[in-house]
Amino acid sequence: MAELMTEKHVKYILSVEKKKDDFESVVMEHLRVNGAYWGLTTLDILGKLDAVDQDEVVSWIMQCQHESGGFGGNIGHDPHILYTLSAIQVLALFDKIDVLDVENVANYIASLQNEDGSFSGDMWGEIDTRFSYIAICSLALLHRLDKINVERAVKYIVSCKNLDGGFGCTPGAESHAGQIFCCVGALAITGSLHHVDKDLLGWWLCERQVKSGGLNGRPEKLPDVCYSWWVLSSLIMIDRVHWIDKGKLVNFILDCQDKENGGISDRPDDAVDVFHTYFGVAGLSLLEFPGLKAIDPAYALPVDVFAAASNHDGMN
Ligand code: GRG
Ligand code: ZN
Repeated sequence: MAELMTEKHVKYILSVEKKKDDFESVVMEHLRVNGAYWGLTTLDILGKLDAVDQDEVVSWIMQCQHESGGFGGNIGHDPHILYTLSAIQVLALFDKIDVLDVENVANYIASLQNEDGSFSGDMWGEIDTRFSYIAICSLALLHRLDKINVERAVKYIVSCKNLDGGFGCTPGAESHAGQIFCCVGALAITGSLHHVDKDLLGWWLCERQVKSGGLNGRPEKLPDVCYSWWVLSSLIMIDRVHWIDKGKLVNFILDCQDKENGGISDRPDDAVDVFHTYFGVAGLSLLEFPGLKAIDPAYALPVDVFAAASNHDGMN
């Protein structure tokens, strides 16, 4: 079996976190809180989270918070539910959720729920099942699911279920592996997986594996390492992961490594980025690759981090 270049990936992630002025960082500036989540979670799965200065990260994350309670992608940016989840996840990685004014953050998230149970991403109103997942995952980590109408949130997600067993971003929208992760994850967290036809969805998901061993996100599309997360986590949540060839997927992910400079790309020989490095390493963790921390398929956090977050009573 090919080797996982752990040390090189750690070096690559640390260099991306530090390079604040290069081209990629300028273009991605608004994504920085998300980028921090992807990079730091990868380091933690690799057992190297102690390579970063946690006080520096926590203080920067807290400066990205808006008075409404939501977080922006960087200091001075408008709040959005996407960055709010990433901020909570980064704090959870360092066991620092207690620095938050939990009530304020939970109120911000709850304010984004609509009458029909759906969630908008920010005050401008775009609706998507991604935001349903983010709201539910965030509030579960904060122990504040009571702030929203969970029953309606679940009903809206179920209204996005298609005849092929998958889920889309809004009712009637095409099934896509990314949205399936969001809907299945939200249903798993709220104990509502009985709404999923596991055999039908499992069949659709395992058909995403192509000849090379990689997974695609929809029929007829190219394989991409990120679906090692979106598809695999969904298969695990519905107990159908044995329906794919795990060994071939491991080899596909390992083939997408930059063996010289570290990092993982979407498919072999493409340029690496921090997102696909996370998806590759997290995918390998889901596949129980030796030497990696286990990651929780619904909360997208290492299992020990999630366990620590659940042990706090959330009364602060
Ligand atoms: C904490 C893991 C975690 C996620 C937070 C943001 C989010 C919640 C979920 C995003 C889910 C999603 C929609 C993922 C899909 C991203 C993606 C690769 C989109 C590309 O779609 P196309 O159609 O590409 O451009 P294909 O692969 O179909 O050619
Ligand atoms: Zn991708």
